[in-house]
Amino acid sequence: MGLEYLVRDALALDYGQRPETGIRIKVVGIGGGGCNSITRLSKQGINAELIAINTDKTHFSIVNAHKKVLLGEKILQGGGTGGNPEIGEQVAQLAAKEIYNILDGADIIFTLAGLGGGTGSGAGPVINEIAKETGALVVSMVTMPFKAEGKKRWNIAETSIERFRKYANTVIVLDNNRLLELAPKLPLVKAFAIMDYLIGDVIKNLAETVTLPSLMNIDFSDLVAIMRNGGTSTILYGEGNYYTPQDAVMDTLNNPLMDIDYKGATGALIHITGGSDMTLHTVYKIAEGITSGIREDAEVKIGARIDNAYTKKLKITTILTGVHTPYAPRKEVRMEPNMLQDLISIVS
Ligand SMILES: Nc1nc2c(ncn2[C@@H]2O[C@H](COP(=O)(O)OP(=O)(O)OP(=O)(O)O)[C@@H](O)[C@H]2O)c(=O)[nH]1
Ligand SMILES: [Mg+2]
Repeated sequence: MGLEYLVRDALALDYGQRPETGIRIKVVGIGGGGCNSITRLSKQGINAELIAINTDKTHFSIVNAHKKVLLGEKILQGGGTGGNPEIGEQVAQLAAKEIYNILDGADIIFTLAGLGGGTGSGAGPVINEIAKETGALVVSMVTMPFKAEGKKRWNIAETSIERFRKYANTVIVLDNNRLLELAPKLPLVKAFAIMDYLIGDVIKNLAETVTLPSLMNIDFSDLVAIMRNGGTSTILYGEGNYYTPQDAVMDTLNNPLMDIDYKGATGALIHITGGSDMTLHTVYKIAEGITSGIREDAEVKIGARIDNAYTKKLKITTILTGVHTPYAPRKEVRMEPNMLQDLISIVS
């Protein structure tokens, strides 16, 4: 007989009424870039409190957030740090108590900043320290500046990453330059919007797989297990067609948003979005394909969500934790031919 009745009865149950889990998420954008990410995130619709922190008062007029905190108003008169991270650091320290009160009470705090200027790079690490004091899991998502923005900004960014790492559980580094390599025809002005959309999408996917019923949920404890000691991390992004998932897997493995050798990653959080025809079998095969490219003992968690905008399509975002220091000598990210064959046979 098989499982005919079991399958029929189980699928007839309406899981739509499952209560939300009550995980509280706060997302904090720091500096001009970070606050722009928050504004874009507010348009994506996410169940989290959005907080914008900046030294630049004028910029706030175009920022959409639940709370806005202007740092160093007495010293800077709302005029920004002029690209000086030391000033960013000092004005954040002066507002430590206010920031603590705003951040307190979350289970997860995401901090977002575009590195290379004074506010995000200088105030960001102080805000991470405060976030950590509240007892929340702290995950930072930061972007490296475009090479065209100059060496000075790049150096500020590199120094700042180390400081971000000190108190964050995981620092996800995304390199704007990789984005341009992956989509060379992208006009520079659109690149920020795409990066911000990706940042927002990753947070939204995580928030929804943790807080809302999904095809495959990630528990908060799973998230903590991967992110607690995530160190430096990055995101692989891929998309494709439901009928050839191996192509989507290849696309994902070839699209790291930081210049890394991902094979040594210690953890992976794989999130798959597909249409209502997506089966658990496909989800597992995709996850197998992706993890075959990393260490065997890596901790892996899988989340999957149905979104009817993805009928017959697939979108894969993978957070890889514990990858090697970002800007060590460049290693080629390319699959060996035999690995490619293995992958195709695993996922097809
Ligand atoms: N993701 C994203 N990054 C941006 C955006 N605008 C600028 N950036 C990046 O963020 C870096 C830092 O710039 P800002 O965020 O403007 O600088 P800031 O932190 O406000 O610092 P100061 O203005 O110097 O006090 C830039 O070098 C860009 O690479 C944006 O809209 N989105
Ligand atoms: Mg600014």
